[in-house]
Amino acid sequence: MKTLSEKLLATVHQTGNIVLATHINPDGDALGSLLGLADILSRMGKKVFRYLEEPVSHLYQFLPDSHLIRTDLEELASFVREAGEDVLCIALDCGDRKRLGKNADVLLRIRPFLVIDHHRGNDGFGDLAWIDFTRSSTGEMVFDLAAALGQSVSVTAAEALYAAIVTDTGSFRYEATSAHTFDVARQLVSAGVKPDLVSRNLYDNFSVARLRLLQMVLATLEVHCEGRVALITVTREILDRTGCAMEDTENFINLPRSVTSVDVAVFLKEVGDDRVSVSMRAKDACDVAEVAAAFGGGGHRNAAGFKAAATTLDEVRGRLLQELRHRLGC
Ligand SMILES: [Mn+2]
Repeated sequence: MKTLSEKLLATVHQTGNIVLATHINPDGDALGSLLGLADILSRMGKKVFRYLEEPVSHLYQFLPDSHLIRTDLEELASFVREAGEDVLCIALDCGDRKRLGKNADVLLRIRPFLVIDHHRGNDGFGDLAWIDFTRSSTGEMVFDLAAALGQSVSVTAAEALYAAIVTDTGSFRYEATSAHTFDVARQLVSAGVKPDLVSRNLYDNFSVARLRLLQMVLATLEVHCEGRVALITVTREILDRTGCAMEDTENFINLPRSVTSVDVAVFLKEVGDDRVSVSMRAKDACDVAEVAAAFGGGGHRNAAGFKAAATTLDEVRGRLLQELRHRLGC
């Protein structure tokens, strides 16, 4: 499954109607991979349905063709109906079927169901999969898929895939950033990507309200384990007071992670009255995918998370710190 199979390539070549899907709360890699592949397939003459459960966050509306994304299940159903037998679905950057969201069953009924992903722990759901967890990003894999399909990438696809790679490598800083990643990035820049523009769109996108949100979230900083664990929190109250949405907290976790002594950065998010979502970022001392799995979540060794229901911020904080102290031996 680590290599792209001839069968997967032949299946894509032979099929005229393709539904593309990704994980819920999609990040730059999820959306960039989806929009990039959509452009590549469209230029091959295929009809493409770009499906998301929720509309695209304003943070990613700069991505080319983001306005072509559809959230309507009726529209999806009629696309599939009109396609008859000539249809397939590809899930991108999605580590397991649950991450497809509340309409996972609807998507999984589209056969064959293909999976292209780089999440460790992906058990290879679907009919045909290409899963390579040594890859920096799904965007990098989509570029190689295009080449294997004999397609060059347009500037539209290149911009989307470049944004995908920049997002998941933390601007070419994280572990899975390889010589091949840079080679793909080089080819995307040759295809017309302006790296400064993508970076500005991805990172220099704050409103004043969002900066105040960051200020209030950073004020919640707690440090544990002699500086090895840093934890920040966002409450519903903070969101209400700043007029921001949860999506505006994207990337905030990188600030506690940037502290020299920190091995694990934790971001606790109060998503509802009794629901807490947790993001973790780690350096090499701790595998946070394992920590997340202990709480029913998942992810990568250095970036993972989980959701907890019928609980409180304090309870989740207590249980998680206990687990981290145990694993870090502090
Ligand atoms: Mn990814």
